[in-house]
Amino acid sequence: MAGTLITVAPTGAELAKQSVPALPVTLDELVATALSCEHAGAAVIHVHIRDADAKPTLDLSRLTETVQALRSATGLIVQLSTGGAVTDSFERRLAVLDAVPDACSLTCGTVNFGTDVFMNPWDFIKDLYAKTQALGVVPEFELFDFGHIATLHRLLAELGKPAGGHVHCDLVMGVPGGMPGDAQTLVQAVAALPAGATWSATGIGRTSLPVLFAALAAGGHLRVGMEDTVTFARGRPVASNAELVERAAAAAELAQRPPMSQAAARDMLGVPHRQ
Ligand code: KMH
Ligand code: ZN
Repeated sequence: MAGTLITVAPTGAELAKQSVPALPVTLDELVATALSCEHAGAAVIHVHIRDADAKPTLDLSRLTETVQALRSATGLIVQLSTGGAVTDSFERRLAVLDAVPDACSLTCGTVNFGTDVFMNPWDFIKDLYAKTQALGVVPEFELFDFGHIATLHRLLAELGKPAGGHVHCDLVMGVPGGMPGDAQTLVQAVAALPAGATWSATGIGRTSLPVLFAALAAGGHLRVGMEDTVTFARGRPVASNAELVERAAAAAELAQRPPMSQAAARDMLGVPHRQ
């Protein structure tokens, strides 16, 4: 078994800087976070950005500047979120790809999201996927529930292979409204994935550690970060994204599947190497 791909999701769209001061929200904070997470063993960064007031934004010039800054400071694969915040329009979410990142997230269905709804109807999924194919942006299929896996099969059957030629998925578990974050559910979800797909998993909140250990045991890859959890241990807030990556890397080492290099990650995901 090859190494473990570690993705860091440092910011997300849901948390407020006031309540989580360690959250990276400025470009400088994001670049510093990216560097420390790269050093700790991450190969991919899943990016949401904030505006001057630290509110989530899909502003295209900010996204483009962010992609360029992360590329010049690090060797990480830059994956922009096309999920944005639950309030973002489909039009703005499609326009994210115009920042031409290496990769993007692509959620395969609507899901209740706490007290909100994260909307991903079929026609939008198809449009987004077709645009990734046209621009050569490598999608990561985000799967919050079993119906999303069925939709992924349908998408591949109707529109063909993704840019890069390889299917990589991320099981996002433990969202209130999505599939639970536990080992039994993870094993069932993995069994339903398309043949040949690789996958990572992340558990939201208190499901982060059970999902991390289940993913390693089942041969998967890991996503960690403050987008998904801000509690490191009971009663102890996360101090930085890097400490979540360090913990994931240490667990991967223990499992005899050490963190995957950026070059190996590019080969696995079909993301072109940089010159
Ligand atoms: N912020 C959530 C509504 C993604 O990045 O693609 C959606 C999300 C998924 O985080
Ligand atoms: Zn996200």
